Amino acid sequence: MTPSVNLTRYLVEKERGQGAITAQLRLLIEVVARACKRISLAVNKGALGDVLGAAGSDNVQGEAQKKLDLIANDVLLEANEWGGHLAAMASEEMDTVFPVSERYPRGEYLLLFDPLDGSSNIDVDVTIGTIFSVLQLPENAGEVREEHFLQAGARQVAAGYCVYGPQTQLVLTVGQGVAVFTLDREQGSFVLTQNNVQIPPSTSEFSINMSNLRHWAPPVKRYIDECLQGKDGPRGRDFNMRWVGSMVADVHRILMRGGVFLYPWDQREPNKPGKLRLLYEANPMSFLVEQAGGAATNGKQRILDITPTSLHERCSVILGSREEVELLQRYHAESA
Ligand code: AHM
Ligand code: MG
Repeated sequence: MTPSVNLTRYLVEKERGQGAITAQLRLLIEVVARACKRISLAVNKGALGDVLGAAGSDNVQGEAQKKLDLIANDVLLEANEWGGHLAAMASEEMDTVFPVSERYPRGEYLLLFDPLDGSSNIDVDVTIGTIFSVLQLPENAGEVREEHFLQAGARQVAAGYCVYGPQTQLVLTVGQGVAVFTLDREQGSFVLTQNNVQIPPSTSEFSINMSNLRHWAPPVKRYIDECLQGKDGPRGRDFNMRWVGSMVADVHRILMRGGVFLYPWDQREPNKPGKLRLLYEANPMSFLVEQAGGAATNGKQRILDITPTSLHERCSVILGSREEVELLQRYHAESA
């Protein structure tokens, strides 16, 4: 029988054999995974653990926080603060950066996260997740400031998410493909269940919040309209639509069987580039998708090439099966 490979062994082999990661990065990923196990337990308890419902506060973006948003945020902060692998953290739920206390040794990495993605699905028992991104603190940085986090996504050294669905799965890239680990609750460890995930280049499935149709820009309208015409339209085949409303769940489906996910700019708030956040939603997901052979763009530019200008910056997101993303890019170029 082939022995199962758990997350620790996978990371040790990455560090030892291929030198793909440092010991500090290995520790960081293990600590994030441990925190996700605790969040998964809280999610599973639901009403029994008194974790459902609103927290009664708003985040810096004016969104009402749920109890679980704050619980997940605290779990990630506490787990990561003392290990010596981090210089600072930043989160969707915190206004500014969180430098590691001077009581602890300072590591060379920066961790960003959306502690609980899909908050509107918490109370209705629909799949949610945690998204994370890892950057290196620039050399000779001195005191950590927000500007140190403003690095293009192409500079991420690791990214991933944990999806809390019928199974809890950790999906990870350290820049050498994408691996999926399933939480074995009896052993208490994440076991490798899929390696070298590949997104099929073509698809007949799209994922978008259709209720915003009237607000979209012409290239997005054109693309979706052609999908809806199915066999009778220019695409010559029928399309299917899936929309969970948790980015983690929608992107996970695309990694597993292909598809295209869109949360585009729309004219409700023309000055906002989109709804999703660049640093801890769009960038880590784009890194994973590219590592699995897919593509990710804001319509005009590869997402991983965008130079961020602020911590909570938003971004238009189109990602998934390569051929569909390229078609959407073409429609954007033609309409410009
Ligand atoms: P959150 O991080 O506060 O949960 O917000 C992000 C979520 C995404 O998971 C999802 O794709 C999107 O918001 C859905 O938003 P809406 O229901 O407004 O279309
Ligand atoms: Mg989110």
